[in-house]
Amino acid sequence: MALRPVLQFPDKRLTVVAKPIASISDEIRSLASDMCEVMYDEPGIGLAATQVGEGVRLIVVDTEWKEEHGVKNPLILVNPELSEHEGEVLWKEGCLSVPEFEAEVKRAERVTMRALDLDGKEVEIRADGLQAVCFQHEVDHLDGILFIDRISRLKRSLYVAKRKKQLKREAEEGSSPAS
Ligand code: K1U
Ligand code: ZN
Repeated sequence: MALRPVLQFPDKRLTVVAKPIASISDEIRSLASDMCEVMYDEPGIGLAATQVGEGVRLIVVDTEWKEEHGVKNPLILVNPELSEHEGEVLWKEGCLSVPEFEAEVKRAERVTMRALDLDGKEVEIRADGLQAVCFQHEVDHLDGILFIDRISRLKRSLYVAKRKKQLKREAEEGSSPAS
């Protein structure tokens, strides 16, 4: 089956606050599996259900996976919550929903993540470095927040202008007759 497409800025669905998952059904397990496929295919180190147009609190993360034939060990987290934040770090981030842009974002250096796994078991993960940043980035997606909402107004508006031009160019190319 075709992979689910990743929504891209400025799609309004990326701003929706996702709802908690009341029960872990086969539908949720199937969504988690689809999301892992998309994450490894892109490739990315994380993905939130919001990015594939599903308004539920589910994320997948794998900050260890590096190559096509490497070991895949995704963390699949239902109703994730960041319970503790410590320190501060500036991290250069990208996003599968914000094409062709990277920027430094101020994040907590260490976090504690609480969530359920797909068996409904509570998990607690203390994270630092890239994993801590990725957890914060993905939980932001569930709250309808993109990393470009956390940079300066000037940098954000420069990106928005660039993105508008990019979309205009794509629309023109798509509508022009083949030569
Ligand atoms: O949520 C997303 O859009 C995925 C995003 C997560 C993320 C990246 C950087 C910092 C915080 C969160 C990505 O995975 S962008 C792609 C990326 O960073 C990457 C891709 C392949 C190998 C290594 C990194
Ligand atoms: Zn993202």
